[in-house]
Amino acid sequence: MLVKKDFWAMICRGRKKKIVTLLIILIFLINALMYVSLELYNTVKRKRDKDIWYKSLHFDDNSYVDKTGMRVVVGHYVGGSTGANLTDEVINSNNYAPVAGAGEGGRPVQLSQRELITARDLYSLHSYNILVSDKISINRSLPDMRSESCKNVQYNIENLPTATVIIVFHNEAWSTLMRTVMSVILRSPEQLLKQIILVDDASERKYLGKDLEDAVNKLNKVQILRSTDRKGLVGARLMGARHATGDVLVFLDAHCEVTDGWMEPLLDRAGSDDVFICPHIDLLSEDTLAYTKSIDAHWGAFSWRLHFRWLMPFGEVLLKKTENPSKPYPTPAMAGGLFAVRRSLFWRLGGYDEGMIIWGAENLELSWRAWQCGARVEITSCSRVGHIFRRHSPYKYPGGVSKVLNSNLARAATVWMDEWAEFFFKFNPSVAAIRDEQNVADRVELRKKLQCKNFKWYLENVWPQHFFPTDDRWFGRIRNDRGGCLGVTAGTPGLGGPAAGIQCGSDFEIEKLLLYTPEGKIMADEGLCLQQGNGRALWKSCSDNPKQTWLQKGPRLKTKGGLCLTLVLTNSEDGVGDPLTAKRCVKDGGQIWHFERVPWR
Ligand code: LR7
Ligand code: MN
Repeated sequence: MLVKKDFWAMICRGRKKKIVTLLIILIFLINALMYVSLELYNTVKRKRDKDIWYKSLHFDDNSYVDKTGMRVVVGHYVGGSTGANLTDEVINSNNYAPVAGAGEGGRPVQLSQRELITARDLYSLHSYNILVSDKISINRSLPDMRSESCKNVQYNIENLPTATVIIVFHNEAWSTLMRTVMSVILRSPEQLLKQIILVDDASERKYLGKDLEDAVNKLNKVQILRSTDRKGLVGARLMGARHATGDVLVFLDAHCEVTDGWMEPLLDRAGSDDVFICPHIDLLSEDTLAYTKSIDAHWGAFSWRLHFRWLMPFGEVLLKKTENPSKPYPTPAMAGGLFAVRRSLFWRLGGYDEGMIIWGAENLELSWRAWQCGARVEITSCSRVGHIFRRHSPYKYPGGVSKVLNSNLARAATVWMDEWAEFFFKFNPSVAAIRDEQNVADRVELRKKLQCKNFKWYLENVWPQHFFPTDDRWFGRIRNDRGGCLGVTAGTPGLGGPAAGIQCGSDFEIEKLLLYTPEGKIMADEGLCLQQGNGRALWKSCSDNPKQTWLQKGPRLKTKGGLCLTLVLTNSEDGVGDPLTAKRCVKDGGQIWHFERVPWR
């Protein structure tokens, strides 16, 4: 038998032994190096793949996330969806399988490369990462997102009204829906939570049948109402509201998570019977379900096309808000999904417009109605609720997205907007086309009965910083002597960007038209104002910044410092695409502007 010693002695004598040892070490090193590079390659590839699949989805250009992670502009949904063809079995199965620790504390869940591929294929089901959601416990913990001043507010629970929480859903994922429910149960004072009503708006998914029923039956206070026909969120919420017995109705979307202390500030304020009170909406990432804070000072409003928008308040409004951060502050409009209101007030003001179908515009209608008819809409930053913001809608719109949305918008505008309804219809012919199909007689009657104020009052008093045309604001096209026009370049995000000459549009192209206010502000849609920058002029969120003042001196527009707004011809004949800046006034066509008024109604 060959013993170990003999073996070495045989093949490695003297120097040979050293060489072999070195060789072994070398082989080991090469192997280690190969392993490390392979891992490195995989990590990079995973990251790249993730970016690619994410980008391949159709996102709404109107929506983007700002530096602080807040989706400032909530664009309208792009219909349809991308992704693989899914089998009935996949669509109808509930794959909730919590992994210990996943997503706890509101932390993000990262997937392996293999899982990412599956997640992409399943994305179209819900427009969020269902694989991640299914890994996170429906009882997961969340951080306390409240500011110190909010934590210090004491509520006398004995004196607060009770709540019915209403959650409507259509084909929601099991895990996100149940996590919404559980977060409410876990974080609401027992004696204040009267009931949770789930309203199933004709969902087709199998797991939302008996599976859901079984889960809910184990819980106290939770009930499911089912609609056999697709009602849309307004119809479904009304169904829930009719069954409610709590003093206050609290509405939530079906993919929310509430955090500690969320309910008390809502009930405290809703108790006063003249206010629709909204929580501060934080972000649940649609990709990782991480809970992130959204910026503090924002309020809800809308664009010229009546798309809901988050805007930065400024001036007095901002000052008042920062003076007392734990105090609820007024907002011109609510996002729509998350709010509390005394049940009696909800019905006294006419519930919802039942003529509104599926999705959209009910939030503006409700906000205008509340303000114009003697109530208020407010936000309290002491109540923090996370919501999964989806970039496109996962479900079907019977009749088509635009038909649905346009008819809802037409209803809201017709009933509440007065002259500004004419402005809206004039520039939105596809909505105007179905205007007469809407029977809104009962809503007009309601407005009369409640003796509501007009839209002019609303703009002046509730949203003094608005960017809509008025009788004392000039509206039209500002054409440069060289040919191009002043206006926001397509694709400029709501946060602004450098200004350039644009192609002049027709009298009906709303995105090419501007306002010029008596104070010298040049305003565009989305609350953008022309501002003198360091060098180049910019489109920026309207504010009190004196650099947003342009005084009309004959055919020139001058800054407070006396510089002239100039279209600097660099690449073109007419200035289209060329930069705008404030320069010393000289004899130059680029400084001559022609104001072409366009009637706005
Ligand atoms: O036909 C439908 N039936 C339903 O039951 C269509 C929808 N729904 C349910 C749906 O399952 C969900 O629970 O209604 C709820 C809202 O639908 P989403 O989540 O698709 O809407 P959203 O969050 O994109 O849109 C916002 O604007 C809507 C306008 O109609 C509603 O007011 C939503 O409630 C509202 N969501 C929020 O305000 C959350 C914060 C988002 C912001 C900003
Ligand atoms: Mn939602």
